[in-house]
Amino acid sequence: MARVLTVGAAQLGPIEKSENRASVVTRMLDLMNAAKRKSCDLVVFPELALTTFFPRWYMTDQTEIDQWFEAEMPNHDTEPLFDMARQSNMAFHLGYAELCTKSDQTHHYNSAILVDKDGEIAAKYRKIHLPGHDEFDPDRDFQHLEKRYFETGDLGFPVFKALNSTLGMCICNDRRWPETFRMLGLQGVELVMLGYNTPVHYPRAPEHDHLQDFHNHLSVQAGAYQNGTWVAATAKAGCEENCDMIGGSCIVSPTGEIVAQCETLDDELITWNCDLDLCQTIQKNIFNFELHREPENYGLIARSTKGN
Ligand code: ING
Repeated sequence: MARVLTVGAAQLGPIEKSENRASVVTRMLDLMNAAKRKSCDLVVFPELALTTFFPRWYMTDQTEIDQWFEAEMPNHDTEPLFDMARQSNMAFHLGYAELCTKSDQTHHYNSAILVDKDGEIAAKYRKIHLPGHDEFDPDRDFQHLEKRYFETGDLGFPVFKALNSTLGMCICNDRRWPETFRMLGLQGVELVMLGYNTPVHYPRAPEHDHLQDFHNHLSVQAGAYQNGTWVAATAKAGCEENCDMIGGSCIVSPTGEIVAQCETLDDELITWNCDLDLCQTIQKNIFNFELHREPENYGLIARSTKGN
């Protein structure tokens, strides 16, 4: 009996700085309703889905910065999403800015959770590859201060059993690093869920701007194929506070083929019936790690960033 997971990628269009979480959650509930009508088991929302992409602005006051974070999850604003999961018997992935306290220390992470069909948090991931910079950069039309506002994730790249599947998560820039998908692939992942906020304009290399959509799909298609896993990649898209961000949300099969793709830069749902057993056709053949991987020759990869 094939194990089929009906997956929805719920792309969000722009979220203005002034739009409150309740308004965004209403948009998300509309997408979850659409997903329910398509019998989805799971809905994947973008990175930092509850607010505008706030690392776009330079802030110095920690109280102001912390307003963009969730100190609890669920909370008053997000509880309706958890209720919807329970009522619809449908899981969802949510990217958000996590404020947490560990032994009296406050921490800030760019996080993602999986909420299962029972409305309980089944897994969490904290973004490891933080792009951008940590000080104000006057040469940029807009900032990208993820290194300023977030700490490097401390949970590694876990996979977890849920929805009768082996699932994993990563976030945005993580998808560009093959190590991300390989870490999940080595643990037998069958579906990687990820969200992204990707500006079209990359100030340090504007000559690549026209390649952003290509690099997005190149990254997730390679990750899927080279590890024999499904990938659901969901954008926060469109012109948000004068910053154009790519869309291109997609569902990619373990063969690396894009099976569904958003066509707009707005709130848009795509779905696919993902046959999880398709993963085996890759994981047992061309990328049979047991038979073909040569880790004794890969020492440099896990060593220092300089590769020396
Ligand atoms: N955003 C971007 C991403 O990795 C970026 C940063 C943009 C990198 C354009 C390279 C080119 O998709 C986040 N949030 O990581």
